Amino acid sequence: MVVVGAGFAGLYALHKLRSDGLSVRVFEAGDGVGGVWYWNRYPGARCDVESVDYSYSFDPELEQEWNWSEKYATQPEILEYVNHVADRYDLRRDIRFGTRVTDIALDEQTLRWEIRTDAGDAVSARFVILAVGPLSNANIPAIEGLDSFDGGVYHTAHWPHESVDFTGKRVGVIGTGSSGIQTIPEVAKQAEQLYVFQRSANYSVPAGNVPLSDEDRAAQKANYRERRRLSFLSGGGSPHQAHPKPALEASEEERREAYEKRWQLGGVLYSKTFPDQVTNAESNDTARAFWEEKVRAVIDDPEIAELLVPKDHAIGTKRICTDANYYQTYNRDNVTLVNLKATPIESIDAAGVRTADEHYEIDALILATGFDAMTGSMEKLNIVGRDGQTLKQAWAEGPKTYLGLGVAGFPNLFNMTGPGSVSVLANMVLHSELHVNWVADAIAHLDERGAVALEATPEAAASWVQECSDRAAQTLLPTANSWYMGANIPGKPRVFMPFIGGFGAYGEIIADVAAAGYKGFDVIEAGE
Ligand code: N01
Repeated sequence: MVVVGAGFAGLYALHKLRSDGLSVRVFEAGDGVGGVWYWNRYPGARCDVESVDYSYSFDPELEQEWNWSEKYATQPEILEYVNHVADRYDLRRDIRFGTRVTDIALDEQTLRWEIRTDAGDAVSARFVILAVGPLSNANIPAIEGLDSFDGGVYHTAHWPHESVDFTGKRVGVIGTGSSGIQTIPEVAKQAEQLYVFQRSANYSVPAGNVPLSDEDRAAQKANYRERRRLSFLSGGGSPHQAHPKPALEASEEERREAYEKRWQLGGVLYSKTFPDQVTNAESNDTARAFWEEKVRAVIDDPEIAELLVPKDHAIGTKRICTDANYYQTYNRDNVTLVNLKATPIESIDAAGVRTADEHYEIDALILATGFDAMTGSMEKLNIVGRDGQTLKQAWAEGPKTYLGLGVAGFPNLFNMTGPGSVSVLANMVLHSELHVNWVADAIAHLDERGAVALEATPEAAASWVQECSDRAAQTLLPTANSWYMGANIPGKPRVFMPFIGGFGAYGEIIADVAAAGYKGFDVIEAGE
């Protein structure tokens, strides 16, 4: 088996499948393990899923021995954890670091995959696991003159390994999504002057991070099994329970109390306070109104506040952001918000950024401009399946998968946490485990039968794509121009890419398919 990527999914795939007796080789472009947590080293980078949940569940000993220091772990602490896992299970010996996969081609006679890398490797594998991550292909905006800028340019997803000092510098940040919103308050503390170039305002809620005490950790560890059980049954992979009533059935007082409670706790679950918050526009508006009241209250200048309040999408229809004093940062004298809706960026030159009405001189430029999400990293691997068709061609109208796991025409090639799975709507660590375990069972099933390969049928894939789209249409999410919809990349097909039916429900669906003899997949016998 070849696994592409040594992030959470790739590392667990290596561990699990090697333990099952397969010979596994992982190729990883970075020089270390961790995937997004290896690359996204920008100041303020921190996970928005609780550390107790955003960690492997496969080994209770690992759960008991590791001590998280904070409720929401920083990027360095997560990277430390992933390195610990790599050492503990002796994973590095089967990982080729600093090596990018350039080609993955099917031999239709043998149904084996030929994999090539930029280091000159050429290997043949029966199985391929794509563990490249849904948010890993950085989006560099096509702004005229970007290459001519004389100062340092830093994309949040390709941050240098040594820390960058902005003291005394004039800094520009383009982008106000989750990455920008975490970066901006930190850079503002150092920079002489910070210009935030905002195209679209986003909803952000207080992260609610706190240090964990020994008592907190002991309580978490004592309850791990139940916590995991609930997580695997939950909507998003953590043991959250929404308010028992829909927002509109609760009284005004109950609603305020519920929103206030979540606000004080902090975190992304604000957008799931009530069960109908992203399905009913009126319910959604109650969450939006409470949010707006809270946010306006901490911004000194009402004109700035007006620019920071989104007007173009319902709350939670784009990934809600979490922050530490993001809005308060605009009260600082050294921070200027530039409204690109009114005055778009026209070009970048050696000295700075030119908008429709001004030239901003800067010494450093931060691109917090996101990703070609969910499909970008897979499509660029140059994967060629049956009849010479590339994955990119197969997905020209949007990604087509069966259960997010298989693609018709690409036998024995399995996607981890990609389009058609719950993916970015769930806790990626548990989701990775769910996917890897499913693939391990599928391989055992093939071997028991003496079969060669598993391949999604085009009919099953088409009906799954329809199901994903139908389920999304029952919510407000397709109404936003989000990266979930491919809307952030010019020319990308507009399709709601994840499965929105919930992590628990999804786990049940893929388990049922397996139990029914891999219904919807062709189980290909030798010589077929
Ligand atoms: O990327 P984004 P991100 N000119 O796509 C702007 C996860 N994550 O890296 O909205 C000007 O959300 C763009 O503007 P607009 C999380 O799932 C999690 O921040 O297109 N602006 C937008 O403001 C998250 O959702 C964590 O108008 C341009 C920004 O760049 C996902 O990753 C932390 C532009 C991109 O925002 C992606 O987040 C970080 C242009 N040409 C990330 N092009 C946590 O766990 C783009 N923009 C906390």
